[in-house]
Amino acid sequence: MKVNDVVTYEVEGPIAVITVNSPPVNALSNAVRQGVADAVQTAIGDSAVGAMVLICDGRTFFAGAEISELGKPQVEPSLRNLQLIVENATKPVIAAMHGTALGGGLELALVAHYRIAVPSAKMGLPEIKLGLLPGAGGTQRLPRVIGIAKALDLILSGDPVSATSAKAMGLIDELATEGNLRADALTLACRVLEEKRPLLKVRDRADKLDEARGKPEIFAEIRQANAKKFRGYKAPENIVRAVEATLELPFDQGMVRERELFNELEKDSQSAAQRHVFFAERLAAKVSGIPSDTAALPIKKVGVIGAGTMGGGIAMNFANAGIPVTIVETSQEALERGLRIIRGNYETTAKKGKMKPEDVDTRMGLLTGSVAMGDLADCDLIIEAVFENLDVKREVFARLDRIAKPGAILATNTSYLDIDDIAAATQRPESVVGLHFFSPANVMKLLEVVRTKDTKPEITVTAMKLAKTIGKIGVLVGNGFGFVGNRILAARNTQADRLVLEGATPWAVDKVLYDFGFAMGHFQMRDLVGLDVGWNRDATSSANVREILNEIGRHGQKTRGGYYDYDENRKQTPSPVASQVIEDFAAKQGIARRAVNDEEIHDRILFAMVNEGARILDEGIASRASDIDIVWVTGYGWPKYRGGPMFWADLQGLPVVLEKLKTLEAAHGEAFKPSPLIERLVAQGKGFKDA
Ligand code: T1G
Repeated sequence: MKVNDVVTYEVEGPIAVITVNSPPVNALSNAVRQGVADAVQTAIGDSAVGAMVLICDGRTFFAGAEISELGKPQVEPSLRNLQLIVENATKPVIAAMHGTALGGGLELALVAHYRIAVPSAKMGLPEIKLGLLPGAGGTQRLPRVIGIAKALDLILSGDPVSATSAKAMGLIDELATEGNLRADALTLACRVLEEKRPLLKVRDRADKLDEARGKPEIFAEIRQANAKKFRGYKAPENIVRAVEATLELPFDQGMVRERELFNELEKDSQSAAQRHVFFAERLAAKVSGIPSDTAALPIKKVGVIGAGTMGGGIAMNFANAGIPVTIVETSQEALERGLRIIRGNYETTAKKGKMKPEDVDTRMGLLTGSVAMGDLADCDLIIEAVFENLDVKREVFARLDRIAKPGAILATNTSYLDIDDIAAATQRPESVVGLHFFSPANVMKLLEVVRTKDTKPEITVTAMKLAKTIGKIGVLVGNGFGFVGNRILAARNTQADRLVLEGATPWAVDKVLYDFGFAMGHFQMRDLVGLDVGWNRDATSSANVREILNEIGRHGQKTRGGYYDYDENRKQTPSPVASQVIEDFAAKQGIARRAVNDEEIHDRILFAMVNEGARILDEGIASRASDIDIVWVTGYGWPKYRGGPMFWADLQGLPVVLEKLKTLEAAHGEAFKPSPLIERLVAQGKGFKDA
């Protein structure tokens, strides 16, 4: 019978089967919790029922709390109260898991008396990825089942474990036969009844905790091991404290402590930011303005032109997804070098255990090298990753246009060039798209999908679907200088370069960005990438500090000197040489140097980035503010706990942002002229999230 729209209740023999069907992932929404609570109460009161099975239809067992309900007033029955109903049931409850039993879903399974899962199931507590901790007893129950150390690893990583591992750890009692979960769960329930097995409660178990008593070093070591990775994040420390409470406090008090630590996180902007990123990432995959029934074109064979760093990395993405790739280079030697590097990358990955050794040959078998562009004639998609020069790219596209089969998609990996200009070299501009990968292309998740004024809808849809196929986070952007990511990076570059000419040191600028949460500062990043990337030795003219540093052989880390000096372990120290170059250049420019404080560095860099993001949004180069956030969080290291430049701006309040921009414009000019979009939103009392 239907308990409500998402929960049904059936009795088979002496077993009540409570089935939840709440697409897409059976999240523990208000309706789901209410329905399960009512069904369990019904089973308890049903004299014909001896035990119950809790199972989900669709793709997965409960995948956690309904994230969109977090941060809002709690609606009864809360997950914790539902858990009490299950845990205190007078009849055994068997949780039957498939898909991904995550977060509150696994926490609900932990209050069942027995747990069974199919081998393909995965389970975990990923709350840390949302800036939270398992707030429904996960920090108190999981250690009681698998021990403190394993529980800390699982909760701090946020990664799921397989059902097989879970069985080995004692997290589940039985593995079902694949595809036979319901029947196997019923069998287990009958056995529990027949054998009169006890109503086991995880909360009553202490044996696994005893192993950790008197070993405070476990917590010290886990904090130390994760210090760098978790720098700036609040959730990890609260997680460790909650797990420490399992040793320090009786269960019920431990639950109170967990709730306190959870509440601190739930109302903090860090969790709001990470929940924003969770939904923004998924929203970015949706193409607005194109009919949802627009079919993607089949991509069965891909061509890549260029087997250098980018071309090789791009090709790997498709081989990794099982799509055959033909790589074309200009010479056999360049081709063989490129293929050697790809094989080396795979072998390194396999050595690290991140890939089966036999997959190296499988994936290399999908890569065909050629020095003849004509071999690309049967490709459905051809991506060029040749030298970043408009004439070179136009020439390549003109040739491709004559070679590629009708309907083939021609894609450019350009970072900055105008794709309309490139498309104009072909007779098929409607089939031209930008696929802007980020180096290393086989690693970085971000893919800017650039549509031009002519790109036809099915090409756009195909490219966005392809992004998902190759495991990238595709963000649809317009064809403008630097698209989204690099255009905002250019705004940051401008301010950083001006700041150091006016008196800030590169190390002060870098520290402000590092303290804000970037993995490394701006000038450190430049030294790492190489100051000579894009530098033309033959045309250099000491036009800026970067050129001058290149002209004196300071190309960054690779020459053990750029803005910083580097020792043999690449440890950097501020460079007096670079400082002198900056001072001399400033003097030549007639710039009177002055003390520049951290607040000015912070405001000029961050508000210039926000203002550029607003301009990008206003011009329609990005269709959502959250897309801009995803570009910078995924591709440029904006700290995830700050949600992205546009989310961060909304957090400051756009009226504050507008005032800052006006003040900065008066002092530092055009770059800070407030985007009209910001003025409009402020006038309407709105934020970027409403744009
Ligand atoms: N709540 C709401 N919506 C969710 C959701 C959730 N927990 N999980 C997924 N979705 C939506 C998602 O937005 C998308 O929607 C669709 O489902 C498919 O997702 C108390 C407080 C389950 C592994 O963190 O990891 O429990 O875009 O595209 O790649 O301690 O979704 O289709 O409209 O990602 O197959 C803890 C988060 C919550 C799990 C499936 N749980 N989800 O991946 O599909 S906090 C999580 C995932 C919690 C308790 C605490 C993945 C997935 P739309 P998808 P997928």
